Amino acid sequence: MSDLRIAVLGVGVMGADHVARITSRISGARVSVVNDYLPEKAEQIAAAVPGCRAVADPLDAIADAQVDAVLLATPGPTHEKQLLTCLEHRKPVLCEKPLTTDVTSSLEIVRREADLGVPLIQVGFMRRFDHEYTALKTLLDGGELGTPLLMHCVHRNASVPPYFDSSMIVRDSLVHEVDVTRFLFGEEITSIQVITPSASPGAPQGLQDPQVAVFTTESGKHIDVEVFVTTGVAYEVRTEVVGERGSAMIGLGVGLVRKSAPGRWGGTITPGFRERFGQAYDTEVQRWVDAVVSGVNVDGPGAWDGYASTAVCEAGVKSLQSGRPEPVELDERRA
Ligand code: ISE
Repeated sequence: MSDLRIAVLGVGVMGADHVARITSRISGARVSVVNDYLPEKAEQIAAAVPGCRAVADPLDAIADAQVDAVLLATPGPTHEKQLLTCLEHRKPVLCEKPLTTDVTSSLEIVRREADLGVPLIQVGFMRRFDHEYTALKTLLDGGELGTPLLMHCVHRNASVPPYFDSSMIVRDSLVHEVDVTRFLFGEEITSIQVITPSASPGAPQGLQDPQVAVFTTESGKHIDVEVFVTTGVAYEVRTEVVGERGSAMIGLGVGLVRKSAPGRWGGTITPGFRERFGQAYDTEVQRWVDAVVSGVNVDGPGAWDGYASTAVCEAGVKSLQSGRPEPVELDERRA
């Protein structure tokens, strides 16, 4: 069988990483088309991949006859139009988060996909494919910890791009813990509060960093998350679940612990999310390719998960601005 031909839209850091991944580590697929708002960037990437072309217009790239499936690594505000075009052409799509940037358009995407009667959209919440997260999920589902009650999370970045603002800490960073909560506990989040401690003197002027978020789920579980995106240290993502009969933690990065002069003890922390979650991205993309080839199209979080996380983050940004806890309203007509 011939390889699945994928169009990668957006070849910035993440998109270029996906092109390299599909070209060198994923079986059964190749990149046939790339697109970027910087045409010279797309041309440059295409030139390095055998059989790949740059297409200037993103919607033409989706419609292209030599494209079987689409990977969106474009900025969030462009997703709505691009996803609708994928649905119109019935092309399976792996969309990096967010699904879209507001609840109304996210719900519209869920409805349009449901109207087609075939799942086509997978959302790129890669942590669901990380070995540590899947081990934690298996442990929880196996019931050894009893009923899970609390979850404590840490999400730290050494730095973020200069355009990052305080609400992006919610929509772009905290969104991962929103999805992790829904994934691990299998429940919707019903309220969110974002607390704003004194900003780090090392953070850019005006950036509310760190932030502490508190979620409540349908059954009353409590989740707290420290998000701190300008630590200057490295990439640290830790998650600890406390259940009625014990607790479990992932993300300690204790692979190799070294002792060295002068009396130093410890290991290394991954510098960024591409290193920390490299395995998860590989597994996610391979499983998506296999699902598309087999006609199932989706093997992971779908449009509803994208919609639910957008709704939680929208309430989170309201809380960030008001200081109050905000309820999360989800449309009850789950597609
Ligand atoms: C980035 O977009 C990601 O998805 C990373 O996983 C996250 O750690 C980072 O804060 C985001 O900006």
